[in-house]
Amino acid sequence: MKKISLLGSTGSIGTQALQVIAAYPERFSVRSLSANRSVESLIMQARRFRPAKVAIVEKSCYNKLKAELKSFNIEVLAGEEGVCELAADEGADLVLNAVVGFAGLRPTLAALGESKVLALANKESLVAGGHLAVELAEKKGVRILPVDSEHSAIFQCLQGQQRDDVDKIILTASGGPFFGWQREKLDHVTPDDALKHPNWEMGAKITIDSATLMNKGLEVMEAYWLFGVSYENIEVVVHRESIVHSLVEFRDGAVLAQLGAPDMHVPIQYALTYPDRLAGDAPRIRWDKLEKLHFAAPDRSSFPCLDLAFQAGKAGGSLPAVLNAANEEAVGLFLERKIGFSGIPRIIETVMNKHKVVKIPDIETLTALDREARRLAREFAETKG
Ligand code: MN3
Repeated sequence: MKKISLLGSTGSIGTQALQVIAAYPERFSVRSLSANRSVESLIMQARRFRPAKVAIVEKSCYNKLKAELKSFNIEVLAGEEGVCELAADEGADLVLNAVVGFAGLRPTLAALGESKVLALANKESLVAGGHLAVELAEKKGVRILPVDSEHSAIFQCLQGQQRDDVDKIILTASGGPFFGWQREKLDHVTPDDALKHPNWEMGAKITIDSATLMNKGLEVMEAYWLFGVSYENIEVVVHRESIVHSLVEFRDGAVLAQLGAPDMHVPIQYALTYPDRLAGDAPRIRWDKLEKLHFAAPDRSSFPCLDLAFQAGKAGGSLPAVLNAANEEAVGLFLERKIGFSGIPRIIETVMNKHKVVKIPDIETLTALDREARRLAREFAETKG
């Protein structure tokens, strides 16, 4: 029985992870659950899955959570400290970090620091603090198992392969809802337009990131840290159907890909069961009905976020964390309808240009830079109206 600490349990990945866990009661149990502020969902999940501990980041929700769970034998924690305590909890065999954004970094480090196997859905952990997380994982001798579908695909393709034989990683991108659109048209995009993703059902932040292609940019950096491949050897290709989840090209010219219907249950489950696979009812592709798969180059000029991410990744140090913070803030501003869609890359670029790179930032430095980048992003948005 694997005891799982699920951080960010009320989000899109969190709720799907609970479906996977519930499907195999003989394999998994829930050790703990955490949420940012969705206290009602957390209460329902806790009543159903009966974890030993729960945590809510938003401290004003603590009393309600505590009161609603008082007849259960569940320890209730609050704040980011509470989430980190769940990540480091000795009763957990595996930590699934599905927190959204930079807030996921501290729990990632807390889990690795206690030698927990980490199933990682929080790509921002690696974008902002990849050097810290990877170093810690190596020092403790624990694995970071990717939950992101592209990285799970690459990870699956690498099973039984020698790392030295890998020439190139090819990440597929759906292209988002605005594939084929030109810059002028993108100026008039609304949050409602951007929240309609063609293939995947996801949370708001990642759906906007998919529309700007920043999600792919963050995934490029995620791949860099997970697989140790240089940026020159990471390629992005648009694949509208989201059936080929990513590919690895080897030095002899052979290419391996992992395919399947777009469904997050499979990569979540593989991270939880690795190296085993369990029988499941994920949707199957009817290959005889499929006929065609399409591939195209990404439009780097209409979607400048992709190159901003490559630029930040290659520069390294603190720049990816700054890009990430500016992006999180810009996405928030766009969802609040305070800036237009094209304002997102503009703000990120401005904040990046103002930043003086710190080579090997520690967690305190990263936290301070994150805050500063957000402040700059807001300030720029206000002065630009
Ligand atoms: Mn992905």
